[in-house]
Amino acid sequence: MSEQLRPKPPYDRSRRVSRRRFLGVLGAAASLPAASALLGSCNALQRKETPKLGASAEEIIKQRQLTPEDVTAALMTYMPSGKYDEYLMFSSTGHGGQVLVHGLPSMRLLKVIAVFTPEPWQGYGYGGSPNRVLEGGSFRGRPLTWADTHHPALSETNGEYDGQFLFINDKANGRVAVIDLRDFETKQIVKNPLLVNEHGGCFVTPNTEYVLEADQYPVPLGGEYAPLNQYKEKYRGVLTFWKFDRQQGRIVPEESFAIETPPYWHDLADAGKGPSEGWAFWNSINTELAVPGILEGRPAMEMATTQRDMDYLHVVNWRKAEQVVAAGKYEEVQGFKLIRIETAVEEGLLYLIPEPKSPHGVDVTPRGDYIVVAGKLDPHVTVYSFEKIQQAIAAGQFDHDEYGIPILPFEQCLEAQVELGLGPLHTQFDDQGYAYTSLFLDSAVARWALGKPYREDGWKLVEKLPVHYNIGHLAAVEGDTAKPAGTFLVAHNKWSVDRFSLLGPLLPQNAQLIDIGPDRPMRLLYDSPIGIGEPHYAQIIKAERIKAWDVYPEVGWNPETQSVDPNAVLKVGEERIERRGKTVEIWGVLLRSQIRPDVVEVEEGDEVIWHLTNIERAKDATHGFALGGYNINLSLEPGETQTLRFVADMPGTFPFYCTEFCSALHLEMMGYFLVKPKR
Ligand code: K7E
Ligand code: CUA
Repeated sequence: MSEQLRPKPPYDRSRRVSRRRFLGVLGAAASLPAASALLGSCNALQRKETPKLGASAEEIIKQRQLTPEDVTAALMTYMPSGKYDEYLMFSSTGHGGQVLVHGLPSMRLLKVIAVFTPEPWQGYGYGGSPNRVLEGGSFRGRPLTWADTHHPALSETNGEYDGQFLFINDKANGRVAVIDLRDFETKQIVKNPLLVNEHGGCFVTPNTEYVLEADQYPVPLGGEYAPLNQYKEKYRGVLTFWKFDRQQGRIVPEESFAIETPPYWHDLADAGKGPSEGWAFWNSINTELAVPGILEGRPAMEMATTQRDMDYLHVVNWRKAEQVVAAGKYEEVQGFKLIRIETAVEEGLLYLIPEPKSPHGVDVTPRGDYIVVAGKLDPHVTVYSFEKIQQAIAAGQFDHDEYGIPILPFEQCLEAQVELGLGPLHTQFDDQGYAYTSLFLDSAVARWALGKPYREDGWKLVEKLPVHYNIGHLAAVEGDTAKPAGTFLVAHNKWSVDRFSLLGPLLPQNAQLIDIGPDRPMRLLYDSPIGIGEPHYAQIIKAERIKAWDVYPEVGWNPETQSVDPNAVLKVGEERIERRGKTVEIWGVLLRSQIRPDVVEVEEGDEVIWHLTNIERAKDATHGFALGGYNINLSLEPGETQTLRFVADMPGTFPFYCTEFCSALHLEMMGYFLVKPKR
């Protein structure tokens, strides 16, 4: 990246400079209400904020010097006690490895869903069935305890979120996780056997037939060793289509397939819908095929990968690829079905279109008619017409890349280019025919008008709103679906710099809530610090679409199988202990405020199988089961059954107890696990 393209933050000097710079930016591009809201928040940094106790609303406004815009923002985001948010936002946490759920417009953090990283409060990775989920994501048999999550994808029906499942990718290790939104628990992690590192996932097809995932930094297929001077011949990209079985709520690796590509780096993806349903689109960077090697005298990758003016949008006919696989025209590589480059070319299911320099986001418009690409080193978004792409394919006048893949003529596929500003990354849509693109280098959100059939005044920039700072992804309510809702947008800013109380040099990210209601300029409503990892993408769904359970459907429910567990104990008094040789099996129950049985004595070296059922039917009556020293901690939600299996290889006296403060006599909810030493 050249010096001029590095972010020039307005915050790198004194606050006075930054305010002057804000004024400049605001004068040029932003609306007046937004301007005064921003000035309000700048002033706020220097004021005493705690109002006098007992002050009236007018007195508070006066004392805190709130502007009318501040007050409107406060009223729009305030959620009275007991009232629910209208929308739910699912965001990744980057290398935190989990998923966050925020309520909108309050921006309250409602849940952290444990996905790739063990999480004791949810009993995730501390002895129960989630251990098997985590083991499913092992890397060549080695357990992994973290991930770099980027793109959550809600399941869709007819291109709209259906509220049933959530998928999320792991960039670091090439994995995909499945979360069931009935209980908001992770049910499956699959490891892509063809790649090590990925990025272009998760994106779903309009009826969730497939979950898309592609490499970022290519490796030889399967990640075997090959020196970097064999990059062109041995290293490969992989576009993966994970088959999803909605009935089972699981990805089916045996029915999934991938398409081999040259070792271009694949970036984001999107699935076609409407007229483009059956197609998928992936950006790429490093079509230069550069490899690192600073010590060998090669240029740094940031230079080497930005030599060419154009990279390639990958256009994939996945319906056809599905037929090609059904016809047996694939190879098994690492036990995974792979369509080779030659087959993909022969069958006409893979095309390239030049796209401006080092693109990042690719986003299909709500009707599925256009594909919007944002090139981080190009101040424009580039809009392709799906119809024109089809005409260009039919016309058959292709160049080819050095691997023989047809390249469609750029001009023939182009619908429009709209100049927005510096560092465009990602695009979302609303219900008024506007698109919203994040501008990383400008630290702004650009609102721009789509052309026909969305708007008459199309393909032009409407306004920009400054955000704080260095925005990555943005998410509008259902803003990547066939029916965006408009209303709100959240800017996921990578840097928060001066927005929050300083708590050491590791700063939170800043999620900023923006009102994108119709017929008025965008306005900033709320700053929400994200102190758990780094959100990349997020999706926002209407809360009413989610039909989550408040307690498990029946007592003895096994969340792994989503059915009653044969080892559940359904009634108090039916708990028991059985010994068979060196195996001790316990069938226990938890209720307020007992763990039954409350004494379990075994011999050192015994295998322990311990079934635990929370027989409660009351909402929120969760019990924990902690066994100190043995690294065991379960969370048993009302109705849930879990099974522990471990070897009692450490003699001693171990109290076990409930970790949720569930009743007045919660502290009495305990027992002893006694391991008698071998003589
Ligand atoms: Cu952070 Cu989508 Cu991985 Cu852009 S990506 S910011
Ligand atoms: Cu159950 Cu505390």
